Amino acid sequence: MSNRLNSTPNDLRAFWMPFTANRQFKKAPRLFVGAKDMYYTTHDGRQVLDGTAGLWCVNAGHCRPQITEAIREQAGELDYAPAFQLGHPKAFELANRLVDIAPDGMSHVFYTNSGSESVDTALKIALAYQRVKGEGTRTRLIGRERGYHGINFGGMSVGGIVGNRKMFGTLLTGVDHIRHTHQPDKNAFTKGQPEYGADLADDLERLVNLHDASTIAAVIVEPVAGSTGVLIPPKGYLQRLREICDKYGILLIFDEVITGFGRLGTPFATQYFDVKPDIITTAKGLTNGVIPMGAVFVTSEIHDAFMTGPEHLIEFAHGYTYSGNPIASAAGIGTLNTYRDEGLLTRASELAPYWEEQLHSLRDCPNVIDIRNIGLIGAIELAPIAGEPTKRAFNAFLKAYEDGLLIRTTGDIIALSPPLIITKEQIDELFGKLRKVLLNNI
Ligand code: PXG
Repeated sequence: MSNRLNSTPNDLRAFWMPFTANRQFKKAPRLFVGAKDMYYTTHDGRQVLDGTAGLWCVNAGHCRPQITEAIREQAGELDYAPAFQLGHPKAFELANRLVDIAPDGMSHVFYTNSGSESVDTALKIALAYQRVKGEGTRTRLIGRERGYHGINFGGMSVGGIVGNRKMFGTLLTGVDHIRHTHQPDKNAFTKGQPEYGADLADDLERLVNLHDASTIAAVIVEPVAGSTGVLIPPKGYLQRLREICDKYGILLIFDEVITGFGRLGTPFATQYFDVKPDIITTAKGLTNGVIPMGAVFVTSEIHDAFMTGPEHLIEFAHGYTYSGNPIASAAGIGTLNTYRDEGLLTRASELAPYWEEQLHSLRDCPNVIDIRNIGLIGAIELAPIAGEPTKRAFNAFLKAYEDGLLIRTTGDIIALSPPLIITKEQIDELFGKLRKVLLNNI
């Protein structure tokens, strides 16, 4: 007798779903069966406006022809090429195209398959770079409270979300965290960057005084923290962090997994804030979320430091079976073509003022305690239901889904990050639906 579950198409039991309330979901499943441009189609035949670009990744909207075609063609031409000691043309072409839109000085690209892998790759590059430079005592990694850098051991260790950390033992050793920048008492309902909090970057000096700069390899932060509920950097904060890193020879890593590829109205947040990190991590929008792929950008200073020793030896012992996978590379090129042809890497800057105005018009809705925005990102923080944290926002998510709108929630915060192709009429539709949800006694 087989132990297999009854495998009818609608049997939901075998799939242990990621970051999902599995039991709740399986009682009342929410399945998407199609998508086009700004809308998903649900299994029960409804259209749902995508207010979150999937999970912050479908920046060009859904099922875009250049991307779909690129994947189709590549799958029939060259499906896989070994990633180590061999190559294929599209991985090189994509790397050059990426460097072209990257901030000045970012000259080399290391491929991964996800944001989490990009983060762990960046941390490894930072540690190894300090060592090849002769600064091997710099082994400490600094993250930030409320930071999200994916769920692998490196990213989880520098991350600062307690719920993602507490179950998994001692994590990486030699990691510390600077304070987060969220100060709702001072900055609630700020449009764009908050006034107060640049001095929070000085917290890095506290850790230098505690550990000594000679033990610190790198600091990693999200320029705009996304998963923790959209925390926008106070004016001057990122500049100050850069200055302190320079003062002490510490590498600065910007985790641009959600801010990369046009989310703020510039190709990368680095350009938006005019602060140059040493390493940038990306994923998501790199392939429009369609095929898993990530990329870590580094300066030539970092890359060239590894290019020493006998030429037949591998310079950096790191990489994945799927680094630069042909179909992912083709998807990346198709994505960049779409961004270029439709001006999507800068479109958010045109829409941002309208987005901001419509978002903040929800201020009068019940239980709204803060609204934050930057580029095409918005967040609405709700007062928790007494004794039941996260439930009010989750209720809003369920109600919005029923009403044809996809939002994301984290804690009691609603996060919004629509595809960059959204029109003003669709922005009106989004906030019209959300207003109804918030007025609905959730
Ligand atoms: N860094 C940052 C800044 C991220 O936002 C990752 C790393 C990890 O990426 P992967 O590809 O390994 O998931 C992320 C991922 C949300 C949400 O709703 C955000 C992410 C993923 C899923 C949901 O806030 N960010």
